[in-house]
Amino acid sequence: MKNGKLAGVIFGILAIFLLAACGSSDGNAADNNGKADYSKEVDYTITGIEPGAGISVTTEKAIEEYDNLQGWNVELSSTGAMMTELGGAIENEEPIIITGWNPHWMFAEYPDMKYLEDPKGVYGGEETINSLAKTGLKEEKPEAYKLIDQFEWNVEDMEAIMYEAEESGTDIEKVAIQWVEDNQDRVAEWVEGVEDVDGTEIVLASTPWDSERASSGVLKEVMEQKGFNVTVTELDVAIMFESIATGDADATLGAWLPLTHKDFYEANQDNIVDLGPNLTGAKIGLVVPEYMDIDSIEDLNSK
Ligand code: PBE
Repeated sequence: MKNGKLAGVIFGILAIFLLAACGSSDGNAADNNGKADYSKEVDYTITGIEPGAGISVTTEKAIEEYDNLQGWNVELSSTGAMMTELGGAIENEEPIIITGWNPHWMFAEYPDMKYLEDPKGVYGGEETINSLAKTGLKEEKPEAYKLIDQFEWNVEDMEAIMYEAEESGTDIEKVAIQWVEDNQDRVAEWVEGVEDVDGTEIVLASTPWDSERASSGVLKEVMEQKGFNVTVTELDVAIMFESIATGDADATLGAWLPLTHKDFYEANQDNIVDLGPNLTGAKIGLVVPEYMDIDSIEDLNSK
C-alpha cells in the first residue's frame, strides 16, 4: 500500500470515530446509531388514557421497572384524546407511543401498528375478560347467576360491535341490541336452562370503555328478553370492583385479568365470586405505528 493511500485509510477511520463521537456527545439529537431517536422526539412521553384505567396503572409500573424508561412519563387524559393524537401522528408519520389494547377498533382503523415486545412481562401475555358476581347472587337471583355464568363470546364478536358503532356513529348500545337479534344461535347457548323472570332487578357494573359498553349492552338486552330489569352503571375500575364486593352491584363483565386489573382484583377477591372468562385473547401493551423502526420497549432510551 502506498503511503498516500494508507494516510487516506487512516483519515477515513479517524473520520468515522470523530463522527461517532459527535453523534453521542450532542445529547442524542436526531441520530442514534443511524436510527431516529424516537424517545427524544416523543419527549419521553407515552400517550395514555384515563388515570383510573388498569393499563394506566400498569404503564406507571413499566416506567418503574424498565431502567431505559427512567425519566419517562405517561400522559393521562382520555381514550378519545389518545385516539385523536394517534390519528394526527399517523397522518403526519410522526412517532407516537400509545397504551393500546384488544379488543378495540384501533387496529381495524390503523392496521399498521404493532405491540412493542415487553421482555419483562409487565403487561402480561394473554389477558381474559372475566365476569364477577357479588357473593350470594347465586342464592338470591339464581336465574341471573346462571345466565351471566353462561355468557361467553370472543374478540371478533366484540370488535365487530365496537367498530360498527365507531364507523356509523351509532350508540354502541343500539348496535349491541342489533347484534343480539342477528346472533340468536349464540344467545340460545347463554339462556339455555334459564327460566324467565318477572322484572327481577339487576345492576351491572361496567367501566367507561367501548369494550364493556359492548358486552354490557349485549347482556342487558339478552337479560331483558328473559324478563330482567337491568341497569348498567359505568364506574371507575376501582369503584366497579368495590361495588361488587359491597353488593351494590350484582355483577360485572369487565374484569381484565390476570394483570390489567390485578391490584383491584386482589384488594376485593375475598368478597367477589369469579365466574371465569367471558372472553379470551385480550391484550394490553405499548403500541406504535409500523413506520417506527423499533420492536421492543427496551429499544427506547432513558431521558
Ligand atoms: N382498558 C379497556 C381498560 C379495561 C377495558 C384496557 C382500557 C383498563 O382498565 O385498562
